[in-house]
Amino acid sequence: AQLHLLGLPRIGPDRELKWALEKYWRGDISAEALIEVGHTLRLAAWQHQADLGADLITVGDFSWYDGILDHSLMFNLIPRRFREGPSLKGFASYFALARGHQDGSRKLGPSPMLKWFDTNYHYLAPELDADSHPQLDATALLEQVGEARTLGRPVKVVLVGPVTLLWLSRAEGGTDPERLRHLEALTTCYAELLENLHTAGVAWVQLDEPALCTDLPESWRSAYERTYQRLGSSPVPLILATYFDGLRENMTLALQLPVAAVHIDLVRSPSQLATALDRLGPNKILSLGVIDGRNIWRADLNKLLATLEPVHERLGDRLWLSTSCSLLHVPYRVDRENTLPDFLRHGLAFAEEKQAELALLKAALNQPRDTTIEDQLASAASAVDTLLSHPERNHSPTRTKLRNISAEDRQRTETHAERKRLQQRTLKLPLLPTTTIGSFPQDQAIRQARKALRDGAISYDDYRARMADAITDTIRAQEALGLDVLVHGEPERTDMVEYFGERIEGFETTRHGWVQSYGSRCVKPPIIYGDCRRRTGLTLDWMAIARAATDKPLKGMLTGPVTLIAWSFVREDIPMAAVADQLALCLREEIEDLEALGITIAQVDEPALRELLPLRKSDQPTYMDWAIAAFRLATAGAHASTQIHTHMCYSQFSDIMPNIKALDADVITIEAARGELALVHDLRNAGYTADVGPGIYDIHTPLVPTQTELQFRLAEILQYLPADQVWVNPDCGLKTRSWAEVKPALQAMVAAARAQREALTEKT
Ligand code: THG
Ligand code: ZN
Repeated sequence: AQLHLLGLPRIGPDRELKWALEKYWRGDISAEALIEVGHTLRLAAWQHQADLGADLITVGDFSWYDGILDHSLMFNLIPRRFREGPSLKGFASYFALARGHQDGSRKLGPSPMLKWFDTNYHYLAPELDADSHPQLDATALLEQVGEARTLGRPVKVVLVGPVTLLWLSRAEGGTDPERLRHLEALTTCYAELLENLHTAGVAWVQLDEPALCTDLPESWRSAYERTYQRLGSSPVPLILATYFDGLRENMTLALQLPVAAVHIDLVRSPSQLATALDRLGPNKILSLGVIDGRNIWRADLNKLLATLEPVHERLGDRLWLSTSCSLLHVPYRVDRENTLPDFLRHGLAFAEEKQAELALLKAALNQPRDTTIEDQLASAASAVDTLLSHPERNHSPTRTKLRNISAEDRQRTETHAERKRLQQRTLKLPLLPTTTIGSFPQDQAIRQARKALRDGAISYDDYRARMADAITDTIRAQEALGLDVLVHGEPERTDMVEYFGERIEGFETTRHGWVQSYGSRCVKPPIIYGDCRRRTGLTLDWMAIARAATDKPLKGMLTGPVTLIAWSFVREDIPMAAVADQLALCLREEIEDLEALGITIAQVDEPALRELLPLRKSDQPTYMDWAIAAFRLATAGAHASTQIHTHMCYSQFSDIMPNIKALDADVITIEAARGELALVHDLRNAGYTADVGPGIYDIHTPLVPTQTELQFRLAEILQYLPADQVWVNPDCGLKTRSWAEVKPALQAMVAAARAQREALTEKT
C-alpha cells in the first residue's frame, strides 16, 4: 500500500501565517517577509511528509488566503468590477479580491465568502459573467512545485477539479447554464496546466471533486463525463478525489472516468468500499480515506486493519491510504496540549498524529508485523479504549434525565398568540421594539482583562470587577440610546462556543487547537468528549450584574445546541441527537435560573442551523428533526410569559423556512444577506406568524447607516409584514465594530423606529 495526503493545514502551528498576513496588511512587514513565512511553512509540511514516509509530497494545498481564490486567479476568473477597475498586481490584486478594495471614492467589494460544503471553512466564490475569459497563469503554482522538487521526492499537485470549481462559483444571472457555459474553456486551461505540471516533473495530480458527493443534476453529471474525457489524455496521471460523503448514485460515474486513481471517503461512508471494489476497473488505483480529516479522535487502527487487509491482498500497490479529506479542518498537533487530562489527550489525533496513524497502517500492511508495529498498535488500542470507557462518557444522572424526556418537554403549553399576550403584560414593549443581537464592541480594555486573567496577571475577583464595569457601561449606553430590550453585551466571551465549552461539563478546550475559518481568521473548536451537563450557572453571574443595573427589559444570551455541536469537535460513540439533547437540558436549566433572576427574555442563538444540514437531501429530514427537537427541549421549559428569541446568520433560509417555523420561537432576528425584502417575502410565504427582526442594517461593514435610510427600509418591510410582528435590530452582533460606529448607527436605528411608530399611530 502507498501513503499520500489530500492536504494539510497551512495557517501554521502557531498561526504564523495569520500573524504575518495581518502585519503585512497593516504595513508592518514587507511582501518579501510575508513570502518568506509562506515558504517556511510549506517546507516544514513537505519535510514532515518526507520524514513520515509518504510516497508523494503534496503541493498546492498552501494558500495565502483561500485555495479557491488561488484557482480563480490562476484561471483568470476575475470578477467584472475588478476587470474594469484599477489595474492591481501581485498581492495587491490578490488581497483586493479577498478583502475588497477602496479606489478613491469607489468601493469594490470582495468576492462572496461561502461555506465549504458542510464545514466551518469559508471559501471565496469565483464570480463569472458572459465576458469571463478563462486563461492559464500557473506561475505561482509552478514556483511551489520547483521548491518542493528540491526535496528529491515524487511530487503530487492538488487542485480543485474544474467541475467542482464551477459548481462553487457564482454567475451573473445565477443559473446553471450560465456557469456551465465556461466549462469548455476552463477544461482547456486545466489540460494546459496538466501539460505544464508534467513538464515541471510532477508525478501525480489530484483533482478534488467533492461536488460528486452531492445531489447532482443531470447537466452536471454529464459535465463530469465531458470534462474528464478531455482530461483523460493528460500526460500526468490523475487522482480523482471525492469526500465529505459517499459517492452513492455517482459511484459508477466516478469509477468510469478515465483517471488513474479514485479517492473515496470511508469515514463518512464506510459502506461504499464494497461497491467501489465491485466496480473498480482492473488497473485503477483505489485511495481510501480511512483516517478522519474532520474530527480529532484517534482511530481504531486494528479495526481499520481488519478492513484493509483483504483489500490489500486483492489490490496490492493499487491500494493507497489517506485521510478522508484534507487535514485543513483539524489543528496541528496534540502533544502541546498539556492542560488536557491524560485520558483525553491520549485519545486525540490532530493533523500530525493522523499522519503518523497512516504511516503505522501502511507499515502494518506492507511489512511483517514486528514488535515495534505490534506495540504501537496495542498502545493505540489501549488509548482508544481508555477514552471510550471513561466514566465521563456515561454520567448516570445525565443519562437518567435524558431517558425521562417526554414529548411534552419539547412543546410549549400555550400558542404563540397566547404567549405574546402574556409576555406583553410584563414587558410592555412599544410597537416596533428595538434591540440588538447581543454582543457589543470589545475594546482594548476588555481584551486586555481577558488576557491578563489567562496569563494569571490578575485575580478572578479583579477580572470580575472589570467585566462588571463593562456590563454596567454597556447597559448605560443602551439606556441612553433608548433601546427597548437591553443585553449585557458579552464582554466575557471571545468566541461564544469556546465560552460555553469552558463552562459545560463534558467539554474541554485546547490551548493551541486553531483551525482556519477564513483568510487569517481562525477558531478554536472545543471538544465534546463526555456527557454534557451544567454544574453551575453558565451566564447567571454576569446576568445578575446586568439585572441589578437596569429596570428595562433584559435579554439573556445563550448559544443553541446545534451551534455548540457544529462549532465543536464531537464524540462519536453516541448519536449527535443525544449530545444535542444533553446540551439542550443545560440551556433549559439556565433559562429556568434566568427566570428566577427576573430575566424573562432569553435568546438561544442558532447561527449554524443551516450549516450542519447534510449535503444530501435524503439525509436532511432526519437531521432537522433532531435539531429542532433539541432547540425545543432547550426552550419549551420556559414560562409562557418568558419570551424566547433566536438569531441566525450567514445562510440562505428560503429552503428551511418550515424548519425555522417549527422552532416555535417567539422572536427571530435574522441576518438578511440577500436584502430584507427577499427575507420578508420568504417569511410571509411560509406563513410565519411569530415576531421577526429582519436585520435592518449590515454590521459587517464600517459604514454607518442614516436614519432616513433605515426609516425607508423599515417602511418597505412594513408593506409586507404587520407592524405588530416586526422588531427593529441590526443584522448581527456588534462585537467586531467600534463604539464610534455603533453609537451613531444605533441612534439612527432607534430614531427610525420612533418615527415609524409615530407615523403608524397617526394613521390609526
Ligand atoms: N465562532 C465559531 N465558528 C464560527 C463563527 C464564530 N464559524 C462561522 C463564523 N463565525 C466564522 N467567522 C469568524 C469570524 C471571526 C473570527 C473567526 C471566525 C475571528 N477569530 C479570531 C482570529 O482569528 O483572530 C480569534 C481570536 C480569538 O478567539 O482569540 O475573529 O463566531 N466558533
Ligand atoms: Zn449573526
